Amino acid sequence: MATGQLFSRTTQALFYNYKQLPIQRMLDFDFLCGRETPSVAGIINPGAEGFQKLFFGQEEIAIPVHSTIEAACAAHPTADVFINFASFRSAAASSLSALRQPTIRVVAIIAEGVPESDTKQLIAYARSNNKVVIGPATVGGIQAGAFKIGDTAGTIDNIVQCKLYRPGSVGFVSKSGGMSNEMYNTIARVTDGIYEGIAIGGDVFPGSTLSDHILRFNNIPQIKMMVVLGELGGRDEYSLVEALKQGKVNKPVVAWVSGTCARLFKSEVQFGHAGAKSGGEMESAQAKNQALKEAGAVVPTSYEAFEAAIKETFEKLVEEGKITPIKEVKPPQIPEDLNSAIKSGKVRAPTHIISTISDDRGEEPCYAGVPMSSIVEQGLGVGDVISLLWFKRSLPRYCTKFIEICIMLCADHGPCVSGAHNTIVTARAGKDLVSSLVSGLLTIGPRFGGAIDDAARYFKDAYDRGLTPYEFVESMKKKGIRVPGIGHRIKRGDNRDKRVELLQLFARTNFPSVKYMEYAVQVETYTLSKANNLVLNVDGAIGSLFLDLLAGSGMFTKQEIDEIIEIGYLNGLFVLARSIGLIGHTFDQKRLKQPLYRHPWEDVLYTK
Ligand code: Q5B
Repeated sequence: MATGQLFSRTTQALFYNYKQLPIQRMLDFDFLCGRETPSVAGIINPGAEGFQKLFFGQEEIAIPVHSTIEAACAAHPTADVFINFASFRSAAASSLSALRQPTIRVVAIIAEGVPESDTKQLIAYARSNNKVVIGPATVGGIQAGAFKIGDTAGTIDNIVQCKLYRPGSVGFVSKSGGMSNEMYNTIARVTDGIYEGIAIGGDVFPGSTLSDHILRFNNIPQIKMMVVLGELGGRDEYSLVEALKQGKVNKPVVAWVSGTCARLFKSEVQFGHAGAKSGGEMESAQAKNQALKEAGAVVPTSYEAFEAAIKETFEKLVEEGKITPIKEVKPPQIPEDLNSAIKSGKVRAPTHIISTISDDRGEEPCYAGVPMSSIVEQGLGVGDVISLLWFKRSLPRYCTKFIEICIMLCADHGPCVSGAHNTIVTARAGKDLVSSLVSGLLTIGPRFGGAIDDAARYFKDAYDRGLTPYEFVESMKKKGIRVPGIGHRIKRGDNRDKRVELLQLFARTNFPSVKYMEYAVQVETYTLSKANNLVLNVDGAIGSLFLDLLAGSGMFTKQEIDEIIEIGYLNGLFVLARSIGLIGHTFDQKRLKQPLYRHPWEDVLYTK
């Protein structure tokens, strides 16, 4: 790299704090310039490690993420620029750490409001270690066609308009980042464009000064003229005045110090930047403009005349043969992001998922179109939520109450049933809540809690076909199928399942019709005549009663009822309900600090 040169087309940076947009803008700029390597080598995101996917032109690339500055520097020893997007609270500490790394040469600090004492410490460290600090309170800088810091120069459209994708002959330095965007435009209009542009930042103590950069530009052969935009407040411009007077700058400098309007105010005015307030006559824009003019800079009479002064100076250099206007190149087209292209209606893209039960995009989530606040305000319960999310409609209160009773009655059935046993064994093996829960849930099936759908299917088919209970049970027996919902390991004709009785009582009192349930009871009467344990069990009761709910509520078409039975919604009631109990068993075992379960040998028949 030539003396004075901060960046090149191979410069790579480490980016502190993951900020997707400015990093992507840097990579888009790289692509526009035809760089072969991305200008961001790594990201430092304290506490996080891995990779971040970003676009480099049309390709996606994975940029390594490191949790510490030291790790990032060790992994990317050729990345010598540190772009610090830390907040003002942590910017100084992280910048100092970066400056202490032997591989880091330039640190750009974006944050505004870094304490001045901290900045002074950074400046002192950088000076004594021959390093460069740009900022704080800066957008950064750019070397046209080579390297760009963060958000410098704004959007890709602006960068293309300002021809920043290829180098020109002008070195530009300003205090303001916002105004530097404006000036990149101006300079592109009246010259062959920017070679390098730096915004030093608007703080009272910038890490590097206007004159630091002008002196640097003076050593860069490709830079033929310099443009400076200062502002009122501080004395930075006077070091440039001194450099000019001492003949340290031998290329034309066109300068303007903004803030001449400050005199129109009666009292002292603080402009946008911390440093932009006129402390006294010397710090006024007028005094600085005058001093620059006297030192030999081209200083226009107003900001409006700045563009013409730049143009005139450039054209003179062309006439003198000191600048050969460069051949224009056409930059490549940056592929537009899909999201923004969709937003602007330029493209359409197929979706990958269809969802009809809930929507979280608005101000509040909606279940089947009903906002959550309305569910809460109406005092609805979990039965209503199930009705919305499973059946996509608001069912009458007796239906949602019935659903709630099913959930309550099936929530648990003691520690000895299949599901609870599995959950207890799993919890005692030291597994977590979810593992213990699913271990129990996985036992739900035709023999345990998962016969509700089949019970509904077979009872509906038999009833709708007009089979007598005898014909139904015997035809099932012929096929070798046990009637789902009939039989229980411990319940009997003389020890009925209380849950079944409670459900039947509720339905008889509240349902318009219980024809399917009455049919199931007749089937039970027949099976009980065979064996005392062939009772209508809880699966059979819920299955037959849900048929009555679906058919009697008037809320479902025949086709919808067939679909619900066909898909098999109803086992979901047992799965949901029993999850409550299985979670309880997990907590219970953990609370009781139960050791690993081992089944006793005596309880196993070892045989050949
Ligand atoms: N037959 C029920 O065995 C029985 C028939 C049938 C029509 C049928 C056995 C069994 C598991 C049932 C069970 C749980 C003992 C549902 C739930 C949740 C839970 C669980 C919990 C909780 C019968 C004798 C005669 C023969 C057969 C006929 C048999 N089964 N007919 N439908 N289903 N099943 N499910 O006594 O004419 O004489 O030849 O255990 O418990 O999951 O609490 O644990 O909340 O956690 O050996 O409640 O199947 O009868 O085979 O000798 O048959 O009855 O065709 O007729 P047995 P078999 P025939 S609740």
